[in-house]
Amino acid sequence: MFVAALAMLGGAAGSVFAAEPHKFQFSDWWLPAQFSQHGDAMDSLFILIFAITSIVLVLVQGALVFFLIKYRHNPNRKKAHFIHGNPRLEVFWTVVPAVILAAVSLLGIRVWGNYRYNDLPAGERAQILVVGEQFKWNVIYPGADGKIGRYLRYPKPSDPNYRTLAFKDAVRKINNYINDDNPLGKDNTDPDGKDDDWVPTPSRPVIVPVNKPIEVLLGSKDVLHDFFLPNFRVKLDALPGMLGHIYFQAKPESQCTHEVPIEQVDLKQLLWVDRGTKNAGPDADGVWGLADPKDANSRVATLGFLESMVKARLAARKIAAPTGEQIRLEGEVLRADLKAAGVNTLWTMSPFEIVCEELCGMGHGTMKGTLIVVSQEQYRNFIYKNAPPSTQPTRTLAALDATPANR
Ligand SMILES: [Cu+2]
Repeated sequence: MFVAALAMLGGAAGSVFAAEPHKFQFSDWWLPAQFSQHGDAMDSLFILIFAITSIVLVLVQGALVFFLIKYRHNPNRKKAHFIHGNPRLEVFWTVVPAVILAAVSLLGIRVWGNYRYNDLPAGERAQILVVGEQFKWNVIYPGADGKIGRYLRYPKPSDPNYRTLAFKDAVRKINNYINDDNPLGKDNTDPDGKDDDWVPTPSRPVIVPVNKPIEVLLGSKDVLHDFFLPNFRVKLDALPGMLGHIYFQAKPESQCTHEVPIEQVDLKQLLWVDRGTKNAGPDADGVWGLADPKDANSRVATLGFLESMVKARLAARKIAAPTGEQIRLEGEVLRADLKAAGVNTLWTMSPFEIVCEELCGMGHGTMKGTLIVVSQEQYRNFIYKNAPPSTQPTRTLAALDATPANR
């Protein structure tokens, strides 16, 4: 709980990579900034319950203090005085809390139902599979077919291939299979999974489109984890052996990527997407990157800083410990080179935090992930890669284009 509170304090949008250190404000004690469609109803419910319980707390504690003082020691008072209860009072304090609890439950069911269930057809929601493992998050995206295959299928010692081995050897062989061959237990025979975007190593960022219902399928590779997005009021346990699901929709103002003219880019700012040049498009890891015009092999990827490109240039010039002024000057040269290469705008990004809310082992405190909310166009490019238009679900594209323009 305490960890969650800390995470929430640090979880305000954009604080992760903000250049300025976060100055503590009184409002930090309250809920973190909220960016999901269902979250406002959840917050209202929270505030309502908080108000009711606060009033009850004050009344009960006030009554306790009042009676403590009223019936304090008095040598003249009769020692004991037995009563047989007060039926009217009993009924009152049974019925009133029952009515309040029933009302709160009914309100809660509505909010929970909207959050948990959603009958939109597959094409109108973005689906991702998130898999927790000690101590990182994996994310799997559907390819152009919009469908995610089957994952988390691991062999058992009783399977035909392993049954003949000694139990210890079977376990070792299975562990090797999980570690080396198929870390996410993908079922390679499933046609839905054929064009999935998955990587064997965990901890790449979770990318979701803005302003579109997102279905998160949630699984765990090992122990109990909990997928928590403080800024979206999304929270669900990831259970080994079970696939959970939740829906949320990121509000327009939650988009993490912002287009900045290259003249205005702070070179320490995070660079993510470069659009409109030959460098654009997802690279092998499924993220957009930008190459230094003077070094085609360089790449500023998802969580790299433009500054690292500057440092690489300085290192190439054998300047191992550059001064601040050298970094600044080289940065300006890089800016000019990028402009000359036709890069007029860059994308900066301020991602959100994913927290594991279940004590899942010694490294639990380090189990943090990154959530990036992108425009629907960026998401489409990301998911469909360079798939030919005929394989893109047109219905989805039409639905996407019909939604109000992003900020
Ligand atoms: Cu965990």
